[in-house]
Amino acid sequence: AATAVLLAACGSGQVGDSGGTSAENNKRITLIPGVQAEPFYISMQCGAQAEAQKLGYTLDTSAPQKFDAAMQTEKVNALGSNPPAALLIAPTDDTAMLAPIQQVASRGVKIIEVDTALQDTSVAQSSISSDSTQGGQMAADTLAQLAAGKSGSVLVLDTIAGTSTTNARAAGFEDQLKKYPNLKSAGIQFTQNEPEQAASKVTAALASTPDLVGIFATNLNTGEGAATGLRNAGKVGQVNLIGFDASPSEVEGLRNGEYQALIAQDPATIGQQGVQQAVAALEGKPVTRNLTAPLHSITKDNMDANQQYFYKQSC
Ligand code: T6T
Repeated sequence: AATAVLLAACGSGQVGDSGGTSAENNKRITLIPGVQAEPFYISMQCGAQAEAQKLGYTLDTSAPQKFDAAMQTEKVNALGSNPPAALLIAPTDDTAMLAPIQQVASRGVKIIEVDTALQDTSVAQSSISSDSTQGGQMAADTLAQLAAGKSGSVLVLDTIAGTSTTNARAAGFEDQLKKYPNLKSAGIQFTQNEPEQAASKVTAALASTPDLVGIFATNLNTGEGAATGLRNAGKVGQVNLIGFDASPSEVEGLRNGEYQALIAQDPATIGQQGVQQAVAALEGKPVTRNLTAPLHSITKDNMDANQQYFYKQSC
């Protein structure tokens, strides 16, 4: 209480849980990404931070330790009774995150979904994401080109049921694969977004599916795990690996032949547009309900010309 009195004396307005005055809180945006210390979300944060600064807002980030709805719920609940003016959030589960986000929205906070989204479209003012279905289709087309008419089975590594983005990538891939009669689906495996699980699913698939010609890993964790699985089995380059994202480790893997292609997103633009939409909502300007960020198919041949799409580990 003593601290609150002191701060109130210095500032011009009410002091809340986070110690900010109401004037400061009106300019405060919080980003809750899917998980901490991951290049995709770090790049998103960099784009968001730069845009917030440009528009005269502050952006703080509160990231769960793991890609887990319960841990992310704790971060949402910790916004407390003095939340920011707007929340940029990547819901880790398209239904389990509904109630906690709704709770924050009920306090007047503008909700902007970045990357992943809730199934319920009534809560967020705006959603910014890559076109995940199209990303999956791009991966299938790329794989078909690499297979060059060779027949065989193809495995898809997804993350967790309820992750809107990777689930749509897997579905888009499976649909598009039907256009290539030489390529047969070996099914979709969930990995809980853990590289270790992705590696063991690949080990098991190599044993059970001798005609495996390709793997589509729907995000950077599944990709990094798949590369490990192929390395362990001495199958690097024999089974085509198409990854999603462009983390430093995936980029290195593309250069050294572990991956044959990466479908890179533009997380910095997602973050930047997220802040722009939040500010528009806060300032009563027109808001766009859905925005699609670009995707880029990167191979070893064109990777040097596409370095601007590689994800960052710090801003
Ligand atoms: O692929 C991204 C993101 O788009 C997805 O929703 C979850 O996984 C990543 O963060 C990469 O690990």
